[in-house]
Amino acid sequence: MQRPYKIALVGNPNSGKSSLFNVLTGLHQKVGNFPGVTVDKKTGKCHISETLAAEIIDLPGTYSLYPKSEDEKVTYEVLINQNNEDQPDLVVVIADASNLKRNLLFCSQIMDLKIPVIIALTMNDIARKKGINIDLEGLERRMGVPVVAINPRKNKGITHLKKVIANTALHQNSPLRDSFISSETLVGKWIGEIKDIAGTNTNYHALHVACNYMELSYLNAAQRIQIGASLDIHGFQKTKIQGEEIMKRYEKIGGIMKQCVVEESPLQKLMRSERVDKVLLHPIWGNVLLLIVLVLLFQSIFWLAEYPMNWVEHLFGFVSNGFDKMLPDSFLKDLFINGILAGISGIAVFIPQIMILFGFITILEDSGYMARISFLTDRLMRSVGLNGRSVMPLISGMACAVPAIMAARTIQNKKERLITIMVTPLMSCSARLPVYTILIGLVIPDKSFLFFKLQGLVLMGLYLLGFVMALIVAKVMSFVVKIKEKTYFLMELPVYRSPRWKNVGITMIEKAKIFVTDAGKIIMIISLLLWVLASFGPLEKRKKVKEDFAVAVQKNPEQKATLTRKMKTEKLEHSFAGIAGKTIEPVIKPLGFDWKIGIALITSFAAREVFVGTMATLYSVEENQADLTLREKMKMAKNEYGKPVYTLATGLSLLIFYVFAMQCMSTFAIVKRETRSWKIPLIQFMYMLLLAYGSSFLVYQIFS
Ligand SMILES: Nc1nc2c(ncn2[C@@H]2O[C@H](COP(=O)(O)OP(=O)(O)OP(=O)(O)O)[C@@H](O)[C@H]2O)c(=O)[nH]1
Ligand SMILES: [Mg+2]
Repeated sequence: MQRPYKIALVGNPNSGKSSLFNVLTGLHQKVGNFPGVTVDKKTGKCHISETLAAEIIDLPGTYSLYPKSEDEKVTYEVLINQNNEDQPDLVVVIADASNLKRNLLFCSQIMDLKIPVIIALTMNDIARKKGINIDLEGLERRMGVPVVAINPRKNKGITHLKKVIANTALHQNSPLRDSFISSETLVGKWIGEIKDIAGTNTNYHALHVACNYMELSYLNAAQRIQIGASLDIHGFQKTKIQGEEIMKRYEKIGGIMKQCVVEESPLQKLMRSERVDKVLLHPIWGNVLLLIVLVLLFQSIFWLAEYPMNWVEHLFGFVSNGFDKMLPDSFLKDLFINGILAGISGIAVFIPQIMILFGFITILEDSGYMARISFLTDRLMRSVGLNGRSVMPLISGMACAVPAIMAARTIQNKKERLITIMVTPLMSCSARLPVYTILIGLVIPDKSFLFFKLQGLVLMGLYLLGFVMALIVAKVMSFVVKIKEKTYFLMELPVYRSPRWKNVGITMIEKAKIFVTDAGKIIMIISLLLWVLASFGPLEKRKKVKEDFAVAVQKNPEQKATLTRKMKTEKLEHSFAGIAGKTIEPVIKPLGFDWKIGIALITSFAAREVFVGTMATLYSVEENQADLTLREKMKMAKNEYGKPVYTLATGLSLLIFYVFAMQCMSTFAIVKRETRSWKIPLIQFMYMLLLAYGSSFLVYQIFS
């Protein structure tokens, strides 16, 4: 098969690469208004013209061809590694017109790799507002590559861009243009030696080999030794040369800018964003507003979701009641209603809340406020040994720890990145939300306090608790982790933009879908398995329960209903699942948990949201009252002394356990992948488990 024509989208962070990618491919790659949204490469297909079908590659944003963080390395690898399967035939540099100088620097480096380049200028609307006028034709002539103005947010200029791409592809083999700056004059003629040893196309590529030869995977050991020797002979100094290169480039770009870019009133009028930031980044008002935003978020999770949640709950109650009446009693009916349907309804109820949470986070990201949150919290973060960049993973950890841990790639400092990864799962993710909601509904009264719902406040308290603990653990770890590296926080604040509501809507729907399918799959499998384990067990014991029941009913026929329930509970106790729960009961008793909660703890080490499915399955195996909701069943649950199981102490203790414990296989897997070690995720798992156990113990002892 012929290799497809590959087009890579590269450029500075937050310049609109993923937006363009989405327009070209029709996919929904994540777009957000802060630097560092994309941290991994993603490919899609696009029909550029009638004859040209291309593969488009979206890449993480990069400031220069000297990568400093893990996400920048992904882009570097694609551009520099000659054996990389995604080596592009054409690079489209997406350059922010309102910030042209720095964008052109990176562009000029790629041009010197002699890969065909097209410059796509975005943010022209913002540049215009700032009073910046760019002479496109002049820029094109002086840079020596095509320049196209586009606005991927509004779908403008895309047809023209496609035409230019098609045209460039046609003339792929035309003679190479001159270098932007000459590597030979920069380094010396000897760079040709490196070019020959490594077999690179250009001297500039050879310079990169000289800088990074120990890390480039496509060089073999012999080549490395030769390169090392050659560099020694010529006294090659990496940082000095890099500094000189950047200066030379800026010198030339400065000249080009002078000729092609006119800035009205360089004394600059205050942009709207800057005026807004006077308030939003104010040392006092900024923090007050941040707090208000957070309170609003948690309150709305309860307020807005209440009605839709009730509808879903009743719908499922109605459906399973209907099936209960319709189907003849049998083993299969039991499996269907108490296994499958109970499992699905257990999670479907939480769709409204998940959607609200993700909608809110997307609005924060899209508007540009998220970047301000990192700015506002930088001081706090630094005081515990992290930096402002760590906030982004922590906040996206509220949605899910898996992408959040990947987002830590943007942190340059190794130690800070490691600690951020270590503490991110302490942030309460959306999978905990179902557990929190159910338990809060059970043990916290539905009252208002001042203007706020008490339940919403407790929910916020749990999120806050996770966050505070993340800070404490980070501080402790900053003493333990022995990596020394200088650290600084540099983050561009993007201009505010109104969120694109379509994007918000799509994200909400997509996330709900993912939640239902991904979580749904695990929950279904585990619920089914659990249903089997809860319905079967060692025969003798269960036979005895039945016999005892028959005798008791004969003695007191009027108490048949109570006796039936007792018999079912005893049967559950003697099922395989019951035996497992009973086995760990001594360990969890000091936390206020009974054997049924024990079963839920075991199953939810696969994923936390399984808790709800487990409870649904256990209580329906026992109760078999299809029209009751899970919450009602749990509320009615009694222990052996006839007291309610879910008291305030048990509820709080269980909540705390779920705040701290790392019950998620996907998180474990992603930490292993990102840190390339087993040790780190294992340490993480253990410290979180100990933290959970200790805190639950304390809470239960205090409240009971
Ligand atoms: N005003 C304006 N906004 C734009 C334009 N192009 C993109 N945006 C917005 O810019 C923001 C960043 O867009 P992304 O596509 O995520 O940028 P990216 O280059 O992929 O960013 P990283 O993945 O972080 O490197 C989003 O809020 C877009 O809606 C444009 O031409 N004009
Ligand atoms: Mg992106």
